[in-house]
Amino acid sequence: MSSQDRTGSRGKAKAKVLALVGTSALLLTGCSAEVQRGWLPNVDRDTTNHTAAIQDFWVNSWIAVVVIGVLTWGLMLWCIIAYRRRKNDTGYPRQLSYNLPLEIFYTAIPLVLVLVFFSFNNNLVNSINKPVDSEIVVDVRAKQWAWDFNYTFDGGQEKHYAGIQAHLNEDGSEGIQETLPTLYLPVGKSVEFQLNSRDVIHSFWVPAFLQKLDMIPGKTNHIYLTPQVEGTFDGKCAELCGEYHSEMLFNLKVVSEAEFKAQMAKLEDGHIGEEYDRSPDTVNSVIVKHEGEGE
Ligand SMILES: [Cu+2]
Repeated sequence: MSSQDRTGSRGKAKAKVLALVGTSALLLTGCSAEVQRGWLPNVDRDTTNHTAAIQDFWVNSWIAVVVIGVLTWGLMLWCIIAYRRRKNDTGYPRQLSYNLPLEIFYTAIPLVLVLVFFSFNNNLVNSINKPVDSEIVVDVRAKQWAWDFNYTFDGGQEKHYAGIQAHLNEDGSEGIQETLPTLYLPVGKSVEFQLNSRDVIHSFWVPAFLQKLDMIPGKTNHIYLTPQVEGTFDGKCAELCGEYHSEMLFNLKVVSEAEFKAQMAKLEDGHIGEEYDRSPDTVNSVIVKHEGEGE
């Protein structure tokens, strides 16, 4: 190969690298807002008083693992290239075992990494789960396959909404979102969700809130948060709970305080609590009956 040819192919390689860098830069700037929030399904950084911190934790974790990944891949690539089999090599390379400093190094470093991740995670979870004396309490009762919402507000006033199963897609057509159970919350007010189940294990999930928690029969779990922007958000059950699990959806509407009061006025007084829960015997018999019907 002449020296001219070599310069020519080097020039082409350079152009390729430049094109690659250019395209990546364009892609990154094009979706920088998406990158910033780590592609999370969040409409707003301040959707609740917790979403910004959760987002930051997610994005910073990604940055840390990508840095570690690049280092690890780099070292692997270096070994593959620097210690590759040469043309004149014969037989096996020198066999090595037990390099104590190296083994301590690759045990200690991952251990430190895991502990650092754990402590950041633990601090965040503790700060989010700290009980708050909230202005609104919503006792959410999940049931196969709908939701009951019991509101306590204004220092003790109680209203309730009993959800009916929507059976959204029974005939294969698209569901109508307006017919789903709707949970109303006033913007800027602290809320305590008391999460209960009437029958089997369900899970309370509002993707835009970046929080999800199991609902277990006989146990109350708690979520404390303050919604900070008005809007309609999707809510769903996130624990496979039976035949119509995929249709166990609800709307969450964060509205002005006046609108919240107007919606509360439409509901019936009182609280529909554990007196309507189903005992394990009833739950089992219903499931058995269902299985029989299907055959
Ligand atoms: Cu469920």
